[in-house]
Amino acid sequence: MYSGPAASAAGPPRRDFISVTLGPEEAVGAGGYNNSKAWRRRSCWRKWKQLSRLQRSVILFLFAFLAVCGVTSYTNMGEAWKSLTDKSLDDQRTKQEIPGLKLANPAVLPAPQKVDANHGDYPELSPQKPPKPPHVRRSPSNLQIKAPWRDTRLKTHHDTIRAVEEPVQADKEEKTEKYIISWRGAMIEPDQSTEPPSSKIKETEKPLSVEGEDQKEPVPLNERQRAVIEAFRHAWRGYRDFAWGHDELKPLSKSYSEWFGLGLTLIDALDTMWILGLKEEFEEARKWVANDLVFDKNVDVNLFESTIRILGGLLSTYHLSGDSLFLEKAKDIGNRLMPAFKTPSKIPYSDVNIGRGTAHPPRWTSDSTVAEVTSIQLEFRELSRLTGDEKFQKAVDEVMKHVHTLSGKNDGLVPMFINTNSGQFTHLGVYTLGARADSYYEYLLKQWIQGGKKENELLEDYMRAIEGVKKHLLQKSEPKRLTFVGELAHGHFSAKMDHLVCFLPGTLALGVHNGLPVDHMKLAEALIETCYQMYAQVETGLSPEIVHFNLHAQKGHKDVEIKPADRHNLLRPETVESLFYMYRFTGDKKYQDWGWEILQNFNKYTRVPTGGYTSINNVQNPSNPEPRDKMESFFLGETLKYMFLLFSDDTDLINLDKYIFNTEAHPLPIWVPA
Ligand code: DMJ
Repeated sequence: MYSGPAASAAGPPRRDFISVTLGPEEAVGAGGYNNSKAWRRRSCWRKWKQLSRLQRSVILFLFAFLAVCGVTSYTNMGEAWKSLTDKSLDDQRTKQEIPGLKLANPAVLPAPQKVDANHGDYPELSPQKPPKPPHVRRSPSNLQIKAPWRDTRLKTHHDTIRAVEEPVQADKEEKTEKYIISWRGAMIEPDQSTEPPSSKIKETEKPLSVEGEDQKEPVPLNERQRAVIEAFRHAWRGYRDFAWGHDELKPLSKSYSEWFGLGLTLIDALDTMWILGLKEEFEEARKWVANDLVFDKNVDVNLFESTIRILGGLLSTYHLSGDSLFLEKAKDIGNRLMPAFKTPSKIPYSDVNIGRGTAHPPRWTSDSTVAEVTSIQLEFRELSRLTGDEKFQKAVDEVMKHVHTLSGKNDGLVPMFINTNSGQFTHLGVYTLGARADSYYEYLLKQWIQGGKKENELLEDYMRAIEGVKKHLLQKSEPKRLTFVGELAHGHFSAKMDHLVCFLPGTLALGVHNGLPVDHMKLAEALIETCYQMYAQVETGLSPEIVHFNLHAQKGHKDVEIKPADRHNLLRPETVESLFYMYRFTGDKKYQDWGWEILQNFNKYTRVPTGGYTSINNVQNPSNPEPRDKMESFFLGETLKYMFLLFSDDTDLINLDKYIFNTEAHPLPIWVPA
């Protein structure tokens, strides 16, 4: 309501609200327009004095109130802004995960890490760049190997497979950079590795390797590869008939055993089927993964085993097939394994309940095994790269960073246990390349390769460890002077070698292929000979789990001695794995011949007529090797896969410049392929 004039006439009423009206004369003043600071100050002061005490108090209170509101809302806005930014990043990630959006091309590559001028500095270990919009996204090579039955241009039978590598859309800037690594004064240029494998295989045996999908001829299967396919099918038949969807086949009792209850054999075998070109088997197994594989189960799983077999198997199958189902499953299990890292030291617990989201160490100790906590990195790092979610890589990188700094090593050799509370090594003084430590060494090298040979601390630790092996663990046996890797316990050398150690020749050869010193190849050649002798000197032609080498010549004694408790064979892959690398890098046919002998002996002593293969209790008794009634999942995941690759002359069939095998033989892409 308008009440101006009347109110004015009655004089200004006392009001409890503020009304500041500036009349023109006050605003302008006698001297016309005067906007000087002094004038404004005086004028405001006058006005202020004219106000009642109550009015002044109200104004002061309002100012104070507004000031408080201002500060609070500034803080909140900051947070709102941050969460908005995060959300938009998340949105981008989610979009990149939508099936059909070319999932086979991983969404995010780790940021390139240049070698620091101070060689040896640990690189930034959360190297994920925020995802870029798709059109500017740097894409790694398309690492799919097309299954033969999908490639209509291939006129061959479906057992033939070939690698189809699409061109690498590499970051030009990064490509031109040279990374020089210094190792004890020796300069290593990783790009200048030893000759590529193809050049080592004799010209006539070379597969046709024509760039580009259209011109590439399929490489026909040879007799030995067909024998591997036959062996796989036989093993698979047993699993399919008696253990479908369960962890392991018990081929004699025609039943199964359960470890995690997650179809371990089926998942471990997926990429083998892909590589062997077993279309029908693969598609049937895929259906099981799509319809029946559920991780939301109240079950304790071992972090390491489920990472290398399940997460590794799913990631590799995703890369080979390009089928986003496998990535979705990989993300699911990856997330469910993360509670393992919630420990005081961030060294993960050995066991996780994937349904409840809880983790714990074994009942009797708070220690974890060193090999286990340091051999999950390839898989979690790759999961981060594919999802754009750093948390997986951060967790496993932290473990490596921490282990790098720990005391208790002996010239790069690590003890077998690490405490999840203190983060320190325990049971000091015992050093082995066998059980509980083996894949620590393997993953040092492989992570370095996976990440584009830039993470120098990994290389340093690897090189130091190999020097440690040479200094403390190498000996020669009698009578054949076989070089072997023994163990050291509190200063005492033991001539004991696990079959597990036979991963080492392959790993050494892989290092040399990637530019490491050639004397590692000499060692690899000597060690693979020893591993082969662990088969050849035994009655069944199959290696026991553990051997002891003779250090002194004794009449009638071979190099290899076997204790009754060690004479079992679990169908393990390590020797065949190393034979595969050795053949790829040298082209020496003897490695294929040795592998062929081993396959024949598996067929002779471990094959169960009604389907499947079994581990045996006694490799020294050909007339009764005592079948144990169990087919381990790694027989299909690793042993037969490496056999098939060993017998292949196609170096593009899992090209070792583009893929790195995890410790369960699941190939994962090298982030910056050569
Ligand atoms: C596999 O699970 C892996 O190769 C692991 O690194 C060692 N043990 C078995 C095979 O022997």
